[in-house]
Amino acid sequence: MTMPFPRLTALTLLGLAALLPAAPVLAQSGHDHAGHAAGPMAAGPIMAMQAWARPTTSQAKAGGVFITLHNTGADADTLTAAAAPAVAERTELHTHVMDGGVARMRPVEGGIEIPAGQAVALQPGGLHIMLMGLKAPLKPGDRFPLTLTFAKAGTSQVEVEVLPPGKEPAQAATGMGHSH
Ligand SMILES: [Cu+2]
Repeated sequence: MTMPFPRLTALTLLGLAALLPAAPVLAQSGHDHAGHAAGPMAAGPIMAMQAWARPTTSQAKAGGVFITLHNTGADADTLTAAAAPAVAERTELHTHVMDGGVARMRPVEGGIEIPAGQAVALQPGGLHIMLMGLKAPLKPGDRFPLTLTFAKAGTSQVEVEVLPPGKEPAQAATGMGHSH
């Protein structure tokens, strides 16, 4: 869905997040990992929700990670880097741009800004975290840690779950495909 005002879009995303109480990262991380709180991971005022990835084929060397970042603070912050050394040699922040009617990915210059009081959804067809140099295919049910670095809030680690196509968060269903 497209809304003309960023603030409305942010509120819509928050609404969707609230409608997904069974988001795997939130629902399960508290049970089998004693060190993790059963709730959104936070870096200062930044709440990280619904971190998930798509399965990859055996040939793929890249994969996308999607997450919703909610800035509950009074100042804008910027996601400057992400890292998942357990599964990928390096990680980039990507967006999609239209090029002659074709959606292409390219690195985001300067990071991804998270405006104060708003939520930014990294999702298929838009902003995403790109895992490069995958060490092994991502299989449904796999989990791996992802470290996020923010310009002001510092670093935070979230757990990413690889979701099969039918289990993707609802807001992802309308996104364009993601491929390399
Ligand atoms: Cu990408």
